[in-house]
Amino acid sequence: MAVVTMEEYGALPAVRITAADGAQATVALFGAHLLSWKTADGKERMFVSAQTALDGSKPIRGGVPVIFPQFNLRGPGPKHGFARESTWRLTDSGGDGALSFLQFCLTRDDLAPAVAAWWPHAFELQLRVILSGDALEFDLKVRNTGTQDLPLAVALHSYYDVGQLAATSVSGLQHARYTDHHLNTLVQETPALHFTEKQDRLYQAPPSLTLNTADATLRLEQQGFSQWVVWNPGADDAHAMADLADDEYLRFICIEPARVDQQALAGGAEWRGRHRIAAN
Ligand code: TA6
Repeated sequence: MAVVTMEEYGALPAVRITAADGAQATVALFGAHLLSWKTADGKERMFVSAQTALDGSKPIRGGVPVIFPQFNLRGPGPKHGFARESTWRLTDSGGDGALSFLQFCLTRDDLAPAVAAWWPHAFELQLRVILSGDALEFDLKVRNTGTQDLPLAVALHSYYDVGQLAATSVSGLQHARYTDHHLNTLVQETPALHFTEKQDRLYQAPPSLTLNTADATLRLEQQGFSQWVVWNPGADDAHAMADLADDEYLRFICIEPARVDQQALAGGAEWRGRHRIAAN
């Protein structure tokens, strides 16, 4: 049986689920933001900055921010949308021997008045965070509960604790087309991407890739999304970020299943994206 407990993470209410095998996930209601994922061996897989705000005044730097309905500045709203700065509801939880889950929901009625004032669309977001052995899964559904088109972009902006950036690489992207942070469109020639400088790449997705660190291998799979964003800020951008210590960029990379450009979701329609991260 899974055990579900409420706790404080900084000043944020959070939910922890512990599976029968000891694997754990902790999720803040603020953003339905995964803060920690530990496999049954007790190893923390996610990175959260020591400098992050944990009081709801700003997005959390680390973990897995849910990006909706806008990616970065690709739209008229706030950077990376409002879902990561909204307070979600825990709507279900449970599990059997093989699988344990937390389920969160956000609708237009949950939005802060200042957001609801400019966002006219009725919607329902449902996020399931699932522990399944040495894997963590996300099942994200977006339903347009209104009658007009809803502009939809979405991502899971996952920050992985890689220990040592210099020993980290991402494989599975050879021959994939990508856009870099200078907006050049290129094809990756090398079998693996290493992190010797800032990287902010948008790949047209192969459905799976592999994150290799000094002491772990994670297999990442996506369904329903269409792209991967791979990001590490490098030294200069990290220095400019108030919620990241100067040397913390050496400890994480982000790999994000994404759909970065807003596309219309018709009234009554549902979009679903799934993401599986398997440790071995
Ligand atoms: O996903 C990569 C990215 O879009 C980068 O361009 C960088 O801005 C990052 O997200 C973090 O954004 P944030 O708003 O959390 O500072």
